Parts: sequence; C-alpha cells; structure tokens
Amino acid sequence: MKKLFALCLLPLCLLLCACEADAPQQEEAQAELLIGFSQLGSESSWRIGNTLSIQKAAQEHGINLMYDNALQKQENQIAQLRSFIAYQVDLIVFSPIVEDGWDNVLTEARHAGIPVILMDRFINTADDSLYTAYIGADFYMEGVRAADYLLEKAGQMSKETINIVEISGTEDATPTLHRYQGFHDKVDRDPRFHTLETISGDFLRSKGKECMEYLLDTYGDEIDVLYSHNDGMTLGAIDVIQSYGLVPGKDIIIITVDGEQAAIDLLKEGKINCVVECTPLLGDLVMNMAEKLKAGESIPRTTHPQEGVFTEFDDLSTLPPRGY
Ligand code: GZL
Repeated sequence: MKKLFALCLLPLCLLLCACEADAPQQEEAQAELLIGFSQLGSESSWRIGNTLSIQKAAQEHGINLMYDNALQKQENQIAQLRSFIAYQVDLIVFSPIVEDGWDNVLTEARHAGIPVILMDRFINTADDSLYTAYIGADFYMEGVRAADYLLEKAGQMSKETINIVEISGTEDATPTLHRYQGFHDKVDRDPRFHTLETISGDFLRSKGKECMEYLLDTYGDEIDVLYSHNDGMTLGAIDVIQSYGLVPGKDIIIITVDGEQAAIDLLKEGKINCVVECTPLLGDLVMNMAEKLKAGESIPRTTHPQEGVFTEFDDLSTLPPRGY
C-alpha cells in the first residue's frame, strides 16, 4: 500500500527498467537495486551530460533508476527525496543545488535506513552521518588550475596591473564557493592582479550574457581578464564581448570551467585561453559505488574523478570529442 501511495507522489519520476543481466541470480540482485536520483536541473550542457551519464550507467549496470528533475528549485529536490524515502528506494543519489538546508530530509532518510550519495555538489552539515559518500570534482583545485594558467599568462602580458572580472555560478553552490576560493587564494597574493568585481551568473548562459553587458558598461576597457565559473556563462559573455567590438581571447583573456565541446572549439579558435576540466561523466563511478554498498562493502568517503586543464599553450590537435 505504501508503495502504491508513493507512486502517486512521483508523477514526474521516470523509472528506467533494468536491462537484461547475464546470470539469473545477478539479474535478480541488480534488479532489486533501486536508486532514487534527484537531479538539480537542466541549466547547462554540463548538467544535461551529467544526467545522461547517470541514466546510461544505470542501464548498463542493470540498476533501476527512479529519476526526477528539480528544475533549479531546492524545495523540489527536498520533495523528491521525501518521495524516494516513501517509496523505500535502496539508495538516494542527488546533486544538492545549494549547500545549506538538507539536515531535516537527510535525517528522515537515515531514519528510513536509506544511504545517501552526494553526487557533484556537497552539503554544509554538522552531522557527517547524513551521507555515506561524495562523488564529484575537487572544485578548489579547479580554481587553483585557473589561477595557475593566469599566472603563466601574466608573464607574457606587459602590464603592471591586470584587472579581472569574475562571473560566478549559483550562489551558495559548492562549485561556486570553491572555484572562487581556489582561484583567489592564489591570485590575490600577487600584487599585479586586481579583481574589479565578482557577480553571479547562476551557471546560466542568459545570465552570463547579462553579467558581461553590465561589466563592460561599468568597467569598459579596464577589463583584462574574465574568469567565468562555467562554459555556459562564458558562451553568453563571448557573444557580448564580440557585440562590443572586442576580440575575445585577445582584448580580454578568457578562463572558463567545465570543458564542454563548445568551449574546446572556441579554445582552438583562440577565443578562449584556458578551459579547466570538470567532468560530468560520473555515471560509472556512482553505479560502481552503489553496487558495492548493495553488496555490503565499504566505499570511500570521497571520490574525485580525474580532471585536467586545457590552455592556449597546449597541442589540442589530438583531443578526443568531449561527449558533452
Ligand atoms: C560542477 C557543476 C556545475 C557546472 C555547471 O560540478 O555542479 O553546475 O560547472 C553546472 O555547468 O551548471
């Protein structure tokens, strides 16, 4: 009855059935594994690639996935987590849109005996028992990699003062907080660099465009460098830079994060100078951990995927397609 009731609570949930497994006992074990996956939205190519990665990996691992999209609203994610609890899923996987406000619903998941994996973004809590593992990027190091490129580039810029504008991601989101900190911990120590302003573009291309219009109207040709927290906002900013008659990658040095194909293409064209990689392809990592949990094995508390950085100084001719 509870499950029937829960089903009524999940109008938007897409239940992807387990694909065939080789041996019957394996099929039965995996078919029992039901993951409740709450995705925060569809705000960027990165996010869409991340969703597809999770769905593809679930199918390939023969794991049932109950998927829901919170459309950029924390209250939707909390409601989805409560639905997963009511449905008694085996595991909850979600990407918390912001770091605060999860203690109550995750306490309910713990009381229901449902483990939680944080995927892609982190939470701010005093109670570490509320989640089993974090699988996602080291965003602080992404910020450091962005700064390392700029320090190398500055050596070629015959300028005593280098003015930076920054378009940051969703406020209070883990990537925003840590990409900011990793970058500024390094850059702010160097007297050549001056950050004119940091404003949030919420990881949206449309807001990246609005932010760049404001920054160019406010600071004009004072701007030497744009540090943008994701490729979507960068693409919006580049449209504006060009509409103002400026040459992206030359008049304004551009550093971006994610590594989606469109950004790599602009890097090859010289319109972007540095692309810090943040892979959305976390599906296999998540499903492998889910299978270990189901088998009663322990899993690492934190798992970071391998990530790198692509710059104008690299040979990009052999770079394979990005897949997102
Ligand atoms: C990073 C991820 C961010 C991406 C953006 O892991 O949370 O959210 O950088 C996405 O493109 O919107």
